[in-house]
Amino acid sequence: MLEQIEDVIEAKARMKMKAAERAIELVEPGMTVGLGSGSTASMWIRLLGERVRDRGLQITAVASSEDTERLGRSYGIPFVAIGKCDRIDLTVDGADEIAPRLALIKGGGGNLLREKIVASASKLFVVVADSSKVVNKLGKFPLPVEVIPMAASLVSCALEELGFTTKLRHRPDGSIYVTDQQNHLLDCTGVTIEDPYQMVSEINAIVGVVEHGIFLDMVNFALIASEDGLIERRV
Ligand code: A5P
Repeated sequence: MLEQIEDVIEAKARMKMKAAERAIELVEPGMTVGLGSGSTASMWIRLLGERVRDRGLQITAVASSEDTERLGRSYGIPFVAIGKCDRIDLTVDGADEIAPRLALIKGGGGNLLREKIVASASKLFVVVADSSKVVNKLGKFPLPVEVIPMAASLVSCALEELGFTTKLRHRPDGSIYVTDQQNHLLDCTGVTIEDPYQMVSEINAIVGVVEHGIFLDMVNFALIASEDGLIERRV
């Protein structure tokens, strides 16, 4: 049983690397590059870091999370703060679910707000993922909603009125999870999202919500790797 689980994890890692390797070909010298968060984006960042460190590739990076910035800096990648950035040429990031029309759920790792800021400002936003992320409808993966801490309980009630079961995210040590922006996260389950546009407008109407993990009309293309190969999916 343990061996089977290890095999699945290894197979997924191989697929993620395949997508990351293809996405690294998109980087050109002089670009300002948005670095996503999560395990697949991290593989791509390591490949990018090797090119910066060992081959003198000249780029400037913008980080979608503090973890990502730490990883990038460990390779000597130069960063510009989001607040000082005036253009992003390319962003590569992972996803938790990829539905038709390249609608996404993101934020499983807790970084959805910054990820969305970076993605929405990018001229080219590319998603890298293994094929297990592809779904027909969003909603099986818990949808993270970032909330102002003092509003968490009221926002939770409002989300439950939409049909969700909500759970305040905690860290493994039992403390409440605090985002890079000092907010809290509600992980929302129990709703198959039939119409993501409608859901987005309903969630956005709840005061106290800072951002949610549904990404619509942002992705230029997705590089999705399976054991059989790699496909480039466009809307
Ligand atoms: C981070 O908060 C997320 O949006 C990640 O991009 C997403 O969870 C995908 O992560 P993996 O590449 O680790 O599956």
